[in-house]
Amino acid sequence: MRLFLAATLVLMVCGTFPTARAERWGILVTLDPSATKASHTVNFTLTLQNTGDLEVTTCRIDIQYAWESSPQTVTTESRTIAVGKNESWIAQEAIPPLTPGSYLATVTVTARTLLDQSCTSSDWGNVHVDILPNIPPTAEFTHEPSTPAPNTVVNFVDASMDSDGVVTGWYWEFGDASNSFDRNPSHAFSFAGSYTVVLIVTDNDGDTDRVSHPVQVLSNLPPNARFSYTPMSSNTSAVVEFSDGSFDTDGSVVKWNWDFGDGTNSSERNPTHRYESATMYQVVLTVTDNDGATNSVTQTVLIGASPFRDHPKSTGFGVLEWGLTGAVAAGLSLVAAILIKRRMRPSRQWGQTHQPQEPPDTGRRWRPR
Ligand SMILES: [Ca+2]
Ligand SMILES: [Ca+2]
Repeated sequence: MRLFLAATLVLMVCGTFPTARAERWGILVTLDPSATKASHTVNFTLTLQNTGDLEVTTCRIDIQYAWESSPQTVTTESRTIAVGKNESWIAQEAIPPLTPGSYLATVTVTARTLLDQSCTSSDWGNVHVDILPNIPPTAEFTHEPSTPAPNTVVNFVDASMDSDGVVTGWYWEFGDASNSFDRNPSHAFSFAGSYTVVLIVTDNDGDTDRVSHPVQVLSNLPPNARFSYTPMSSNTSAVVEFSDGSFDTDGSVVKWNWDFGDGTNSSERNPTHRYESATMYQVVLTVTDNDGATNSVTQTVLIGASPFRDHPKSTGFGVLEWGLTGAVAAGLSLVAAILIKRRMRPSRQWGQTHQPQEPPDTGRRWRPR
């Protein structure tokens, strides 16, 4: 009797319960997503439902996923489960490499009894799945500099896209018998000439696309790095103004990098800088021309102590400063002494005889006696 009941199962398709054909248990199958691409993974949600008075018991469940395809593809898995109560679980399955179209997947569940005969039975459910065609990727790239010089590093930047997935593979041919599998490779061409660079990309569904661009490698004269600065004699309280004087005889300078020699730098063309310590600094200017060639120049900048910032507190004056200060003070004292002496002396000048002072004008002429 039990075997007879188990043989009459319930068919439940896509979440529906058709006419009951067993009183024991049935399987409900749903699929997520219901539209996907071949070889992608989908989630089957399987619900084992107690449709009768089945006591809970432990059973061995064998699940078979049969895809309506030619030839038919079948995958299987097994698990131990407590049959007799409503039990759901999610099983991840990879879609077979089917051509795009609508397919029916039949999921058959067979329970083998482990403890008694209560769960020896089987049921199945069907789900539809739409296999979508893959949209191939679109290969594209840029490179910098646009017209590099021989032996100049060219940076290639991938700009490929995949509208329904991701690009997972890159293959570059640089046209000079070298290649790369990097996404954004760098490459230097040894000689001037025109090279056809090819990029082949692969998306996560295995489709590919190809693009090629010519790269003109031109002989290039490197730029000439030059600079001046003012003031030539500076100190730690002053700002040093640097002036770029670089040039490129067959192009233009497009990038500047200043190394001020104190651990700081700038990318401005004419930067200013104030140094914190009085010492010598090696200032390096590196310029890049529009073809990526570079050139550098180094100058030594001498920074003195600031009269306002660097001396000080107690030991500020050096021997020279104290000496100058003493000399100035001595000179001032000498001048002051002379002036005082002159003030105390009679008003008579050297070589003059003493003349009595004229009395006030009384209207009479004064005559010496
Ligand atoms: Ca794709
Ligand atoms: Ca140049």
